[in-house]
Amino acid sequence: MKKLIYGILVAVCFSLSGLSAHADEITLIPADMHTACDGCVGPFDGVFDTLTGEPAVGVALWTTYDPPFGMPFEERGAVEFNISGLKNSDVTSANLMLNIVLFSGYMLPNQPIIQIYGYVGDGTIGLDDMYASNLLYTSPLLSTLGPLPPIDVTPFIRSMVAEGHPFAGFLVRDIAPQSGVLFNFKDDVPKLPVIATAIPEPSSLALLVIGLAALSWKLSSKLVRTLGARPPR
Ligand SMILES: [Ca+2]
Repeated sequence: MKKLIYGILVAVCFSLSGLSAHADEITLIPADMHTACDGCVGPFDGVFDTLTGEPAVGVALWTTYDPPFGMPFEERGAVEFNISGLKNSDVTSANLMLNIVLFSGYMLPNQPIIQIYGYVGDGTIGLDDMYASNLLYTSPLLSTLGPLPPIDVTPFIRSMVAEGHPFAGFLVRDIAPQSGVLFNFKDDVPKLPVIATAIPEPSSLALLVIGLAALSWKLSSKLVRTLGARPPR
């Protein structure tokens, strides 16, 4: 009997040790990155016509509406991360790190205004991803400030994990006319550092409940027998 109780106690302690939560820090890198253009090979009409920019090179995103910079066009960039590893995790921190700086190749007159949108991805950037509407971030970009600071996207990633989406996407836009930024994913790929704590599997919880139930039943049985064994007064 003692051995049985001891064994159950060991099992319960083992279950509890598995439940002791600790936060893990991981840095996700992109599953896919691309840019797309409206007006490069088709009319500038708000419909994105073609994917541009190879993942291996830094690309310029810009918006021009007037000459002397030639025909007007707009580029947007997108990056998607595989977040399936965060399933069954409590995400406490997620920061999007993008290497975006002022594009200095031409004398574009206006200061860029960066917007970041979140969307449900599928692991591959497509033209459909250029219309994401869930605005997460807006900020002017000044050349003297260097690249964008890390952007806190914790609520967005938490909701994506809660909804069970395997891929989270971010769309990058420069909404200022006649301006440009360099979205560099060659030398410094986008990153998504995440701090998350694993939530115990239901099987672990079930094992704990069974262990506790068995222990209490055995103890109560022993108590009954002990009381029952007392000589009557
Ligand atoms: Ca078009």
